Amino acid sequence: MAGEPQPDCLFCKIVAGEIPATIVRETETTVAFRDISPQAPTHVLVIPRVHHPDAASLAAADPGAAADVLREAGEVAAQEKVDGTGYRIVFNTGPGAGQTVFHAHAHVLGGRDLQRLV
Ligand code: IU
Repeated sequence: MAGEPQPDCLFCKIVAGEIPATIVRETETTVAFRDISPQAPTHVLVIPRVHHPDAASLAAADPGAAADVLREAGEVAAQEKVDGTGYRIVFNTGPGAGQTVFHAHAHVLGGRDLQRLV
């Protein structure tokens, strides 16, 4: 069922505490942890506890959880002290855009000069 934990999903396993992650913030609806392959001095992933394969399907099925992810991305940026200089929130969506884990997640990137993408 939509939103239910998926047995083969690595991020569902992080939510369940079954595989390790360096967690920096948790709420009732989200978990934020450091990316294992950081692309910037601050590189944190914010995920909803519920399972949806990408950000768009999360927003369609559970707009409240999608809003929680975005709010938490801002809280992570403030906690990491990158909100003053600027940071980037990225939702890779689909394999062609580089998505490799199909549980919705926001990348929060900061702490270095981020080149303009668009
Ligand atoms: P992507 O947008 O689906 O490509 O992002 C997945 C990210 O998850 C990627 O940056 C990985 O380095 C990161 N990651 C992680 O932090 N911990 C893990 O156990 C696994 C992937 I698997």
